[in-house]
Amino acid sequence: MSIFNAGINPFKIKQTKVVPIFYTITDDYAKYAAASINSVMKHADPNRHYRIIIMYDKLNWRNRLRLRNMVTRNCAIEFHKMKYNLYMQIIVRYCAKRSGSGDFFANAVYYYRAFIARLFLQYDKGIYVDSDTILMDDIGKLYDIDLGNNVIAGRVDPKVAMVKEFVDYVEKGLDVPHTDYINSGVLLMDLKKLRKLHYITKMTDLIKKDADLVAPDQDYLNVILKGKIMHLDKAWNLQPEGENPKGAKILHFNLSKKPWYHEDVNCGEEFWNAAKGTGFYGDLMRGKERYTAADAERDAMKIKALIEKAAELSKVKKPLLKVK
Ligand SMILES: [Mn+2]
Repeated sequence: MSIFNAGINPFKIKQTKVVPIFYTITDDYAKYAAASINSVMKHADPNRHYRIIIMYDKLNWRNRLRLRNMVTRNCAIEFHKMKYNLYMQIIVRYCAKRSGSGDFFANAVYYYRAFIARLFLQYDKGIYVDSDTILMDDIGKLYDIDLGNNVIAGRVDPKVAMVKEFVDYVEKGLDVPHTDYINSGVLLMDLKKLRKLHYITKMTDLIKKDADLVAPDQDYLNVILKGKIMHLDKAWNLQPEGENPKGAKILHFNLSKKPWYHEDVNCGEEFWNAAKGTGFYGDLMRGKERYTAADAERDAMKIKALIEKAAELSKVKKPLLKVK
């Protein structure tokens, strides 16, 4: 159905640039991304156009169909299957090695955001959001923020400041002041500048060095773009575990109890409200019912292991990564 036969006069829509919003998912993440996408749509400005681009490697037809069905008049949904090129090969190899050591982030999907500038030449600016987010305001307002001379914008990671081991790790291990280290879950990107910098080449060159890291994709981003990052207001990446959610524009359930598994999660209701009306609500309910105490134990252990790893890696004499 085009906007012509939907009874909408396209010439009356104020013509502003399309807002491209990127998600990177697997089948496991489709249901959480659906809630986030629904929340983008709920807060979309009727006078703007949005394009939601879902980057994936494996996504079954049922999940693709359910996501595609969410399309609205001014929010298009597109899919992009990742191709196995040289860059991907380097990342997949690195991940395969890391997964043996039980790494939290040993999945190539975490690195797809680094490809956005290179793959989507039609855009000069774009937004990346994690699937574990819920929009509370129009994402177009994030897109409008002027990056000035910076390459990207992100929020200084609040989880780092909360844990001494993480502070030591980013400062000693990465040589980045913890007050500058950003979380990569919500990013506003100048894609033109990222292309000019050859970001993906720089990242994969570093990956080839095979350094053991706490949060690889995020660590590479902070190290490579050091000094070129604008800090976003905390409202754009508010992490309700341990933070007052008042005034939040994006809620991010980062490194915390996930609302789709746990009852007692700050702002969990916002997640379930956004999940309602997606084709994934039943799946999410069943996932919650099936989540056991043993699963919760395992998830808590993963975060504990990450902190232990940070403590271990901050003992280094020289920073772990060196950018040419
Ligand atoms: Mn996240």
